[in-house]
Amino acid sequence: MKIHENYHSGKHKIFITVVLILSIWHLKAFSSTYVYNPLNSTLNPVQPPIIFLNPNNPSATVNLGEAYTSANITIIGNLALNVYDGDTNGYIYLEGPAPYINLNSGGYYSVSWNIHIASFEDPMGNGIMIIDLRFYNGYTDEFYLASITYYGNYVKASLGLLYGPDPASEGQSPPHMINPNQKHEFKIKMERSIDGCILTLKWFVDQVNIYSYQYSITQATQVIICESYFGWLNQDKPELKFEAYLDDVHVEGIYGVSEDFEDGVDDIFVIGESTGYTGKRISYYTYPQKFLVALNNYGVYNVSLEFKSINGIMPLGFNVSIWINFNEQYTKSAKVVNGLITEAQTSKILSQQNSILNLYVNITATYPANWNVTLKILFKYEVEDYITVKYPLKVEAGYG
Ligand SMILES: [Ca+2]
Ligand SMILES: [Ca+2]
Ligand SMILES: [Ca+2]
Repeated sequence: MKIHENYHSGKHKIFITVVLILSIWHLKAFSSTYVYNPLNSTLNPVQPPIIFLNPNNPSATVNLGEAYTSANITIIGNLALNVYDGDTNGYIYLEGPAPYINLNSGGYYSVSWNIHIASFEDPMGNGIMIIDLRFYNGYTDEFYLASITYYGNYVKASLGLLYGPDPASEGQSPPHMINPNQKHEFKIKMERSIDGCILTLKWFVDQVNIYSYQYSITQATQVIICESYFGWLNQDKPELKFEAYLDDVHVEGIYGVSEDFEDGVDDIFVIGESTGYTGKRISYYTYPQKFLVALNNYGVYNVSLEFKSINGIMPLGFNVSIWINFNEQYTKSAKVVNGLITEAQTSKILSQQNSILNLYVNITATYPANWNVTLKILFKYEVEDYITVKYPLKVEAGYG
């Protein structure tokens, strides 16, 4: 410890301390032959205490450096539908797939889309209906609404009579927890038995069936699938504000359509009603992506990310967030807003021995635009109290 005190100031002296500390690690992991090369030192052979792994995310190409202490990442572009309500007096809802057809015996119909709600202000706590299916059941001679309502960190599936309308008059699921930091797939499926006498409704979140409901009908009953909305009944909740991104719409069964917005045109949603500062537009949006995994083999460290630089041809509204996730914990994001680094550092997160950290990025840009941006990022961890080890990361993204 005396040696550390003597050498704890000055770049060269810190470098020597790194050698000493790594020599201890070296003894602990003698069989290893990794080259430890955080920036430009060549200390060999020592296994670095933290190494990067490829998360095998299909939306990112990851090239790891030789010692797994550096990485170049290319984020694969994506277009999505941005629905925004930035107005405490205004509201918006969209009408989506609208088949208006009969569901005959043995048939099914399902509607699904992916959503990430990037910001959400809901002072009344009423939630927002993010997907629904309106249908007519000839047996009761009523119109119904099967829906999923989003409340931030949970959703609820519900079924109600359209009369009123009360989205949950027929029943609803208990709250189903979701991670608001990620996109999720929401799906509603209706099936009619072979004999035509049972109508089954199922609600799914990320392919998990969170609620079901059955009606007994007769073979002769007419069942009409009407349409699906995003945000229906928002007209009752003008105080709500949100920024939502929709993608990968799939309708299957007796009627089929799909839309991934990659042609830059929304062929599926029309604005039902809107007032105030609200609207829909195609946007470049990667969704929160796990672009790298950091495996901590050795100790307990404070870990963070830092934006070093941003270069290239920048589009309008170019925003980037990066953050670290460990189990249920998330750092505060480092941010680029309109092409400028506004928050250079994430907060720090304590990484335990033998733990895996997930590094996330989310990129937004105005569409249409041709652009190409390179972000230089440092992955940092503090060894003892006086040394910060930095691993360089390069993240590239572009469109057109
Ligand atoms: Ca509003
Ligand atoms: Ca897309
Ligand atoms: Ca399209």
